[in-house]
This record gives sequence, structure tokens and C-alpha cells, in this order.
Amino acid sequence: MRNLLVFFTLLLFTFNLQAEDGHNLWLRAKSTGSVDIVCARSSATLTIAKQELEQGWQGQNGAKFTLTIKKDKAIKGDGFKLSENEIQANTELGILYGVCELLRRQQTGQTIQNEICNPSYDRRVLNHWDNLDGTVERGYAGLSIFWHDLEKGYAVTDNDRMLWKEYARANASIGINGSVLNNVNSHKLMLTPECLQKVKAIAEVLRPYGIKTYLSVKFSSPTLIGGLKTSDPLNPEVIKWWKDKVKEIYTLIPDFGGLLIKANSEGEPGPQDYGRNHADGANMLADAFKPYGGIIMWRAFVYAANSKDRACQAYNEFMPLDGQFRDNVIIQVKNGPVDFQPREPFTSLFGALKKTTVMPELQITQEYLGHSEQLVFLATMWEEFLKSDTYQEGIGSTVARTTDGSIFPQKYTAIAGVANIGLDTNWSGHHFAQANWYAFGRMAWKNQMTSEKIADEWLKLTFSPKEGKNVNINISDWQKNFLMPVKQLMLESREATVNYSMPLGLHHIFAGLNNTHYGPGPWFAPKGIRIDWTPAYYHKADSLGIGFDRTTKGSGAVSQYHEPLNSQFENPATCPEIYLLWFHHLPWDYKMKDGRILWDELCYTYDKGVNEVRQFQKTWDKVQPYVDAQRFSEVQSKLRQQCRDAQVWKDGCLLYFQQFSKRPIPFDIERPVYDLDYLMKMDLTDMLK
Ligand code: GCV
Repeated sequence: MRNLLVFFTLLLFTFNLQAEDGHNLWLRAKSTGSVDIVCARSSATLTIAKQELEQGWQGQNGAKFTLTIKKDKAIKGDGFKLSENEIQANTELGILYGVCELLRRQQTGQTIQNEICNPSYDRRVLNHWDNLDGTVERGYAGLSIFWHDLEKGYAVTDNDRMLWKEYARANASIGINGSVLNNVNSHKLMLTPECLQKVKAIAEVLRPYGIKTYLSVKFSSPTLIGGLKTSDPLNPEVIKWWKDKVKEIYTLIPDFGGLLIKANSEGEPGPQDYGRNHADGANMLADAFKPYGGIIMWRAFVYAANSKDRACQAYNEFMPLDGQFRDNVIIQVKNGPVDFQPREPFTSLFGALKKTTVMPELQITQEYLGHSEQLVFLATMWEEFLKSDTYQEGIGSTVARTTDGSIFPQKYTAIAGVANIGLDTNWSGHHFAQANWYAFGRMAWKNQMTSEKIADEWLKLTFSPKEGKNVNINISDWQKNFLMPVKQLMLESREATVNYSMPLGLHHIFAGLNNTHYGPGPWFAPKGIRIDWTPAYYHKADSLGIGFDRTTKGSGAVSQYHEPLNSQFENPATCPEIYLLWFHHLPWDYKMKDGRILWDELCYTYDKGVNEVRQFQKTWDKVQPYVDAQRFSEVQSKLRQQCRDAQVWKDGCLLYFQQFSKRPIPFDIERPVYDLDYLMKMDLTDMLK
């Protein structure tokens, strides 16, 4: 209660809306008094915990606060027990996490009472798709914070170290405890001694903040850099090469986390190149890492050019191997079966694999959701995914529970998020994209956390006006006129994006030019291209209707789900309409639940999406008095862009599909403003950005 009072009292002061560039993320708060810290032990991590407490304390001035490391069976891993005057944990890291939680509660006006906070997953890992030359695959926030121009070698500067420290601090504040430092499309030089020296330097900065380093490497490294003739996982020389390499890694980095492997996927090498399977490959590496406590995160993102339905392939390749993986192998599975689309049902492997550890892979970077140009709060999507019921062990077997160890005992539990971090001053390109980094950490810590609570916390931490001389703002004004409308905007933003880009289960209908996955391109089909890389493979629009038939009469993907989902998805009448065209090819005049025909529904939904973003613009313009000038205008400008993008999506898709539906766009909605020819001819990427 006292924290609530402190939060409210603060906001009755006068404030100074000085320009902010977003670099301080959600860590802007300063202490409002002193605190007397009692802590019997000392270490680098505890020193950080104490500093954080001193710098961010907003409790009673001069209060005594105790940090205690004491074993308690109710506290799991790096969890902690929080009370008004003490944090107790089993580990030093638990103390640091407890401090961060305490400060967050003080700063956001949440209550602090005796409570144990345990993490849902042991490993909460960011996957950086950073290349050794400094570029970032699907990165929209500048160059890599870890790697620079390869020609300049692997030098590390003081500036690098400072930035890595800030990065580590931000991660620790939300419980992230692992970073895969490079792209899953790995560089062959990753495991060379020179490169490993740099990894060591990074690991040293991240370590006190509790962040383990991991790497992505080429499965064929023994051949590429080891001079061997093969990388066959069953070959004794190959096995020895990996054992030696792993020993070398641990000599440099004793707490190294392990590897993330993309094998036999999109041209990456893997065990199948030698007639072996995923288990042969993953287990060989797992055996080499086992003595050091390292893990192998083996990705299930596999699909082939000749596959009838790409969405089925991961299940088909991995289900026969269930039970064959070592206990330090974790299969990393993307939330959706195709590829991080704005909306997909959950990948059927969740709830299907029963004797194999599975970890969700989420994408924080907005590859398919407007890059860092569009305001899309992803927590609502992840909440929908984690709460999806797989029915693995009957009702209530949500994805969250099938992966966090609640249903089956697992040696390790883990979750990954593809990072949206780069050298941009504000780290993530769009000020609101920071919220997705924040949300990933919070949900990885507590997979039951609601997106509403996360948005509330993040907005308070990131946008509460700072105390100062110039502006008078009182709490109820700020809550009513800033917090509530902007939170609402965030919570609606993902659905709006689905509406204006790929509603009713449509997916992967992007412009193909430059492979940017940004604008619409349902027409994209240059001669000679792989059929599964064309949007028509996914939307299948023709004179009869639209959608991908994944019923038992079609690709059969529905059969990969447990009952009752299987039957529910099979029948268009019971299939949730949000997934309708994911599972069904339906006639243009198919009757929707609201009585409209499918074509009309599609038109109204695209139009709704455009209108929603226009409304976001109005909402944002109205909050100007509550936001510093720099962040206000940067977000305003991005929202203008998003409105233009939404219009292009609506016009491009409706005018293209209209050629097949041969029906009018209902007359009570706004007419398209672009010509289809123009949209098809333009390089949409260049036009949109
Ligand atoms: C890192 C999609 C993306 C690729 C990405 C791949 C993956 O295909 O477009 O950029 O590669 O997924 O997740 O491996």
C-alpha cells in the first residue's frame, strides 16, 4: 500500500518533459531516498544488486533492507522470496532478480507483500540473428551490438563493453538469463579460436548479470574449419573433434550455456546430409556438452520444397524421434507451424512430443509484423499462444504447461525470443518495440502473466513523467489521459495488424521482392521460384474461393492436433473464424457466423484494420501533453507510416482477391485509393519505406 502512495504522491509533483531518446528503456527511475542495505556476502552480482537498490529505491527514506542468501525448498532456481524489508533467495542471481522486482513494484505502485516468485522456465534466452559482419538478419534497429565489420577483426572497445553492460542490465531487470550471440544461419568462423576470444570477452561482461552465452554454429564445422573430410555425427573423428572443441570452449568460458543449431533447414548443413537423423546429430553434440552441463537447442524449423504442406513437416520429421533425444537436448519450436506469422494456430508439436523436451521460440523482432516501423505489441499474441490448449493430457494442457515442466518432469525448461536489438539509440528501432523485448522477459519469467499487466507496467516505467520544474501533471489526469488510452492502443495493436494484413487465417502473402516480408504481395510468383515461396501456395485464391485446405481431405494437418481440436478445426462451422482460411478453402459466398458472406467479411475486416490504425493516430496525437517531444514526434511519424502501410495492405489484397471473387467491395466502406496495377508494379518495399 505504501508503494501505491509513493507512486501517486510522486505524480502530484511538477514534471519536466525533457526530451528523451529512449536509450534508458524501462530503467529511467531514480531513487527518491536512501536505503540502508544489510547483506552478509559480497560478489560481483551482489554488488550490482546493491547498486540497483540504492539507485532506484523509492521506499521509505532511510529504511533498512536485508538481502539474504538462504536455502529454501519453496524457492526454485533463481527465484526469490519478497517481503517489505527483505529479499531471500537460494542464489545471488535470485537476489538480483528480487531487487529488480522490488524496484519495479515500487516504481509502478504495486503492492509488496510476503510472496515467493519462481520462474516458469529455467532458461530464458534471447536469440540474436547477428552476423559476424555486423549486420542483423531480420534486424530493424541498426547493426549488431556484438559484431562489427569482420575485416576489422574481433577487436573489443570500451564502448562495446559499456553497451554490453547496459544490455545485460536491461535483460537482468526482466529475468532474461541467456543470449545466443549470433545468427542461426551461422558463420563458419564462429568456432575459430579468434572468434571464441571475442565470445569470452562478451561473456565476461554478461556474467555478473547472470547471462550465459550460447552460440549458433554450423553443423559441418568439423569439415569447414577442422579440416576433416566429413561431419557425419557417427564418425569417431568427428565425435573427437567436437569433444576437443567443447573442451576449448569451456576452458575459455566455464559457464558457457551451449549451442543453438539450425540443421537441414533452408540450406543449412545437418545430419541428414550424411544419411543420419536429427537425433543422431543432436545427441552427438549433447554428449560432448554433457560433462560441462551444456545444452543443445535443436531447431524444428524444417520444410522442403516438395512438401505438400509446409505446416506439417516439423511434426512429420520429429514425431518418429520422440524419446530418442538425450536429456540435455531441447527441441526449439516456433510458436506457429509456418513462420512467425501475424496469426497462426500453435505448432502441433507442442502437446504431441511426450518424451522429448520442447521449448517455444517466439519472434520479438517484427519480421512479419511491420518491422520496427509499425506499432505492434506482441504480448497479446504470445498470451494467446501460451494459453492455447493442446489437450495433450486432457483439458488444460496449455502450451505453457506442456513446456514449463508442469505436465512432464523435464531436466531443463526453456523459452527463446528472437531479439529486436541493435545499435539504434533506442535499441529497438521503434520506441514501442522496446515493449516487446520487455514483454518477452516478463512472460519467460511468468508464463501466466497477462499482456494487460505487462503493458501497464511497461508504460508506467517507460513513460511516467520525470520529476522536474516545467509541467504540472496530476496522477488522475495522467492515468486517464495517457495510461488508459495508450494501454488500450497497445492491446489492440496486434489484432489491428492481423485485420489490415492477413485476417481470418490468411498467412504469408508478402511481397516477394527483396524477401523483406513487409508489404503485401498475394500476386508474387516470378518464373522458376519455389512454389512454397509464393503467396499463392498459402492463400490459394481461385474462382471458387480462398484458403488452404488442411482438413483430412486436404493436407491433413488437422490430424496432427489432439481431439477435440482435430474435429473442431476439421469442420468450418466449428473452426474458430480467426483460423478459418488457415484450415479451409471456402467459397466466396460462404456464410460467416455474423451472416455476412466470406468475401464481404474479408472486406470489412481489412477496412476495420485500417480504421483501427487511424484511431491509434488520434489517440497518440491526443497524448502529446504527456510525452516528451522527441519520443512523441518519433512515434507520431511512425504511426503515419503505419496508416499508409495499412491502406496499401487493404487495397492490394482486396483488389487482387476481387479478381477471383468478382464481387463488389461493400459500398458502405471506404474505397481503395491505390490501383492494383500500380501496387503490383511498384517495388513495394521501396514504396512503403
Ligand atoms: C534466420 C525465416 C526467416 C529467415 C530465418 C528463418 C529461421 O525463414 O525469413 O530470415 O533465418 O526463418 O528462422 O531460421
